[in-house]
Amino acid sequence: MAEPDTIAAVATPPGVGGIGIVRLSGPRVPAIAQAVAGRAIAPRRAQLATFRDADGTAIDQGLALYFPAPASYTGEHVLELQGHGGPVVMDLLLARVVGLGARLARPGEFSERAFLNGKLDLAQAEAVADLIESGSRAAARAAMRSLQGEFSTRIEALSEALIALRVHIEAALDFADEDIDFLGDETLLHRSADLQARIAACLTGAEQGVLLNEGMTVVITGAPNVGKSSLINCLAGFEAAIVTDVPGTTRDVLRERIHVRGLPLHIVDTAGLQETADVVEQEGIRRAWEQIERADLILLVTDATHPAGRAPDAIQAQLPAAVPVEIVRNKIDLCDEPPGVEDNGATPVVSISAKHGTGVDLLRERLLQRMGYRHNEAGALIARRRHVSSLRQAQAHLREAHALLAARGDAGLIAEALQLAHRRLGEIVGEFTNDDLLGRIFSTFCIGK
Ligand SMILES: Nc1nc2c(ncn2[C@@H]2O[C@H](COP(=O)(O)OP(=O)(O)O)[C@@H](O)[C@H]2O)c(=O)[nH]1
Ligand SMILES: [Mg+2]
Repeated sequence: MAEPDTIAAVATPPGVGGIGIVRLSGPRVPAIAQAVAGRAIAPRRAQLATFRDADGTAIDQGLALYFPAPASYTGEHVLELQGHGGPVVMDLLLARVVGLGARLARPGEFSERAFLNGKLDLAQAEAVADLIESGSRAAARAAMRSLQGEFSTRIEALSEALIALRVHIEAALDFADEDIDFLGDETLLHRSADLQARIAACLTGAEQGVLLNEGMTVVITGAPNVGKSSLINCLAGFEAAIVTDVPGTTRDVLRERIHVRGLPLHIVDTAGLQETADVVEQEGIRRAWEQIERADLILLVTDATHPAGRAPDAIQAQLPAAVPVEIVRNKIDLCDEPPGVEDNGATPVVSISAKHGTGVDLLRERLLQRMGYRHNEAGALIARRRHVSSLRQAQAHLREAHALLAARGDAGLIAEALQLAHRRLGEIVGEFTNDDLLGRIFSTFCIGK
C-alpha cells in the first residue's frame, strides 16, 4: 500500500475565538513540525513555539503538541498547532502546512483514519460525531457511553454467541456422515432462543438511542384558526409562528426543534386545511400534506368551542393510515373545561388551551409516551438508523435459523442464516463494511474531526 498522505485542517469552529487549532495527521508531521516551529517538538508535551512562514516571518505564537504514532487519535503522527483563534491567522497557518506537503482534510477524515487504524470501531467513530452534535444532555451522555464502547461491547458479545452457535452447527455439517445427532441437541434451541431475546433487547435499546439522537417529527394540522400556530409557540416557548384571528395566516411550513425532558422533537406547523381560491394558501396546503405524509406523529388540532370540533372527522379521514394521530382539543378556556386526556380505544384526545398553556404539560407527557421513550436514561446508548436496520436484519436471519433448527431442517441452511446474521452485526462495528458506506458515514462529520 502507498504511504498515506498527511492531512491538515482547522479543528476549531470557524470565526473568532481565544484559541484556534490547526491539526495534522500523517507521516510528514515530524518534518512539518520542525519547519514551522524551527525545532523538533518533544512528544506529548505542550511546547511554546513561534510558528513561522516559509520566509521566516512569524505567523503566530502558540503551543505545539506532538503525538507520535501509534499513540494518537488517528494512530498516525499527529500535530496540533494551537494559535490565536482568528480566521486570518488560521488560514495563514493552514496555508503554511499545506506548503510543506500536507493536504486539506476531508470532513471526518481524522476519525476515518482512527477507524482504519483500529483506534475506534465504526459505532464508536459515529458516537464521536453524535457527541459533538448532541442537542441535549441526555444525548451527550448516551453518545459518551457509546464512544467508550458500551454499545460495541454488546454487539460483540452477541457476535460471539452467534459464532459459538455456528461452530456447533458447522460441526454437524462436517460430521454429517456419522451417527451423532448434533442438531437434536436441545441446548442448541435454548441457545438460539436466548440469542433472539438478547438481540431483541439490544434492538429496543438502539431504537431508544435513535430517538435520543434524532428525535421524532410531530406535524400539527387541522382546520384554519383552531390554534395550530398558538400550539407550536406554546411548545417552543417563544413566538415562533404568527398568530392572528385571520384564517389562513400560516402559509408556509414552520419547523422548530424543541426538547421534552432532554428528548429532541421536530415540531412542524402547517397551513390550515380548507378549500381555498388563494393560490399562495393552496401551495401552503400542498406543503402541509407533504409534511403530514412524512410525520412520525400527527397532532390534529380542533376547536373545543365548536360542537363537532370543527370538522376533524373530515380531515382525519384523509390522514395517512400509517401515521399515529392524537387529537388536541384546543381553546378549552372558552368553554370553562378542565384540561385532560381521554384515551379509550379510538384516537386519544388531549384537551388544552394553547393560549393560556393549560394542559400543555399533559400533551408533553403524551408526546414522550408516543415516542415510546422509557425513562431509563442511565443505560441509554446513542444509536443510528443504520444500527437499527442491521439489528433488525440480524434478528430476521436468526429467527429463520431458529425455525429451521426447531424443524430439524438442513444444517447447511441453518449455518448460512447464522452467518448472515453475524455479518449484519459486524456491519454495526465496521467489521464488514464497504467503502461506499464508510464514505457516506464519515462525510457527515465536521472538518478537523
Ligand atoms: N381563547 C383562546 N384562543 C385561542 C387559543 N388558541 C388560539 N387562540 C386564538 O385563535 C386564533 C387563531 O390562532 P392561531 O394559532 O393563529 O390558529 P391557526 O390558524 O390554527 O394557526 C388567534 O386569535 C388565537 O389567539 C386558546 O387556547 N384559547
Ligand atoms: Mg397558523
